[in-house]
Amino acid sequence: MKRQKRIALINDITGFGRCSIAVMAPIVSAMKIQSVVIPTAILSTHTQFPIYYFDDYTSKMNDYIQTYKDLNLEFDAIATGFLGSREQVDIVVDFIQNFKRKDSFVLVDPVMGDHGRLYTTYTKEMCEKMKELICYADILTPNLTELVTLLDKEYPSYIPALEELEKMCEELSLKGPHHIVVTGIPVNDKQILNFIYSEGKSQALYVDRLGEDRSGTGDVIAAIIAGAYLNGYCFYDAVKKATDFASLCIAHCEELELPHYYGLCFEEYLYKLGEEK
Ligand code: PXL
Repeated sequence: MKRQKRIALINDITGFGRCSIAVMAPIVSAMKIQSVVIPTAILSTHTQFPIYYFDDYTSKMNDYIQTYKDLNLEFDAIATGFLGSREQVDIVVDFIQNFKRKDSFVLVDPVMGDHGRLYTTYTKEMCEKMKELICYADILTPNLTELVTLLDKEYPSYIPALEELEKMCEELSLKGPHHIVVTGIPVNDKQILNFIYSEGKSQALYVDRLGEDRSGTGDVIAAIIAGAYLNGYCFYDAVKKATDFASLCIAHCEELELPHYYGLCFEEYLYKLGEEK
C-alpha cells in the first residue's frame, strides 16, 4: 500500500494557548504529512497561565499505544515534547524501541523550562529521566535552559560564546543526537541566535528579535524541523524554514498585540508551509 509520510506526535493536548499538539498537528498536516497524536496530558491552558486544568494521561498511554502495536502501524518519524510524568519517559522509550526503524528518525524536544527556570510541573526526577530519553534522539531541540540542565550545568549569567555552545553540543551529541539546535538564545537586544550543531559541524543562525519571547515558539519550530527533515531538507535548511516561519508569526502577534503566553498565531500562514522549497 502506498501511503503518505506519517509522524507520531507524543505531546500534550492543550486547549487554549497554542502549544504542543494543537500547534504541531496542523503544521505537519500543512507539510503534507499525516500526524498521529499520542497524548501525554490534557490541559485547559498551558502552564504559563496563572491557572490551568491538568489531566495526566500516563495511566492510559500503554493501552492507547497497544492499538498501534496490534495494527503494526509504521511511522516515518517520532516527535516527542512535553511529558507530564516520570513514567512517561519509559513509555516513550518503549514506543521508540517498538516503532523506530532504520530509515525513520526521532526528534526529542526536551520541554523542561526556559529563562534559566524549570516549568512548575517539572521535577528533578523528570530531569534525570529526560537525560535517558535524549539517548534515543536523532534530533534534539533544546533552548539554553534545557541544554545546560541536560548537561548538569548551571544556567550561565552571560551568553555563552559560539565555541562554548559547540563544546556543550558536542558533549550532548556523544549521548546520541547527531543534529542539535539550541533555540532562542538572546544574544543582544536585536538578535536571537539559533545554534546549529549537525554531525560535528556548527553553524550560527541569527534572526531578528521581534518583541518579547512568546510561549509555543519551540513547538512551532520543532514541528517544522521534523516535517521539513522528513520531507528531505538538510538539517540547516529545516531549521531555517522553521525560524523564518516563526519570525513571520511573531511579527503578526506583535501587530495584534497578543499577550506573550497566547502562543504564535500561525493559522493564516499555514498555507506557506505547503509550498515547495
Ligand atoms: O510550549 C511548551 C509547553 C508545552 N506544553 C505545556 C506547557 C508548555 C510550556 O509552558 O506548559 C503544557
